[in-house]
Amino acid sequence: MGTIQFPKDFLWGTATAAYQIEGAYNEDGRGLSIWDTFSKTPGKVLFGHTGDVACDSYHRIDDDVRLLKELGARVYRFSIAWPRIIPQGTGAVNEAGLAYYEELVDKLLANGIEPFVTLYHWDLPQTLQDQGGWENRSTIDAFVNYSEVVFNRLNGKVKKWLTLNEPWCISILSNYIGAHAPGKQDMQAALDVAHHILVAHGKTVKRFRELGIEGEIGYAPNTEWREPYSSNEDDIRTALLRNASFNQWFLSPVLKGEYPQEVVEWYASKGFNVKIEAGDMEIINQPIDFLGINYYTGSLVRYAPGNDIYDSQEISSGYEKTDFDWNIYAEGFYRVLTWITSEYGALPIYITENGACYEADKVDGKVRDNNRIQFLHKHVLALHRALESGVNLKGYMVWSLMDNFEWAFGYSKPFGLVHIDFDTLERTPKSSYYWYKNVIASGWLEV
Ligand code: IFM
Repeated sequence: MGTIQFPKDFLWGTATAAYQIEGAYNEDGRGLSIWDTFSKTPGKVLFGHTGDVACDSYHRIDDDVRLLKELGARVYRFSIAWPRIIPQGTGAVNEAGLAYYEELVDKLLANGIEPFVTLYHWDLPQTLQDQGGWENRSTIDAFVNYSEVVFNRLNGKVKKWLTLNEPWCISILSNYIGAHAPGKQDMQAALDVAHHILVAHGKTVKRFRELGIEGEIGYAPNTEWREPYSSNEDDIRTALLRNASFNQWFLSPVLKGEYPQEVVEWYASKGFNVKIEAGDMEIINQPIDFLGINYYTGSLVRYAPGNDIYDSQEISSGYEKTDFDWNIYAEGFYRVLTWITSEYGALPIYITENGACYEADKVDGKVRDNNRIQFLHKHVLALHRALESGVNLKGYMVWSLMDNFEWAFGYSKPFGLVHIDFDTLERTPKSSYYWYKNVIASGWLEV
């Protein structure tokens, strides 16, 4: 047995998002978001769960910061709820919302934990959705203005900023597949949303620079990795198309100022088009300071005419799976990171999410989740291989600090290092929490 060693200044931490943990959905002037509406629409979320209470983190800053401190986390990624800051999406600013996040940031800093802030993790104010949401270009400026309010308030305290979390989910999953809020099933709407959020990202980065905000700004696309099922040309082309539509579609506009042409043509052949206005691509292509990368899974894929919009079929048999039924594919993590570096250069990368859903009950006061430890071990190893291969990796954030509201699956899919009893809201660190604590403290892993 040997060991692998990470750099001393590697930023180990965990990640969460506002709607998934905060609760207090109608307190201190918070407006409603599309997730309040969606979760209360019958049939949209498993068991009718909502984020009304969630982990009650809004009232438990001290508990959560203590958990982070005891873990040894160097960084905590959390998101800001737009409807707490500007309850109607535009217009009046809610001081109580700003004060809440400032208190969280102050307490993190007092405990030596760096705040890593996501401006948009899916909770669009409902009033904006009523006017068309991200399909309406006016939401772009509303987002930039909201971001400016947050920048100005937390400037000098927060030094790491992310504009958007997982643009594929905001657009395709929410507007074509319809599994997330607002729950549309319209591919053209999804492409419009994808383009508008990218413009919003670029304009926000531009505003960040104009305002002279301290620190660094990036953005966090989710990535997946598809391998062709066989060496058959159709399978190879299909795997490339799937990777390009998932990964390049959200990376190339930001890093190269262009959409992947093969995907543009593919969508056009299906009757869908990106509606680009003059200046959009230049705006999207603002230089960013780092990339946030989220990675969970991958699979083999083969050509299957008519099966889906990409004429593709995922082959998921033969993989070990998490309790979300997602394939465990750590090799894809290594592949995606080395591919990003060869395609876009050695931009600094933070892994802003990686983790696994496993159910584990509390028995004799302990939550034993060895399967999560195995998962994390494999992925941290892949990360180290990527580091050794020249990927400019700066940090790693486990999704998630604690079990939380897993969107359309409610509280049925736990990803936490910390178990939450959703009746009592008691927090119990799992075995994986202690495993990760050791990794952070030592910076090394047995292999
Ligand atoms: O819980 C989500 C998170 O909000 C975004 N990335 C994936 C996680 C697990 O599904």
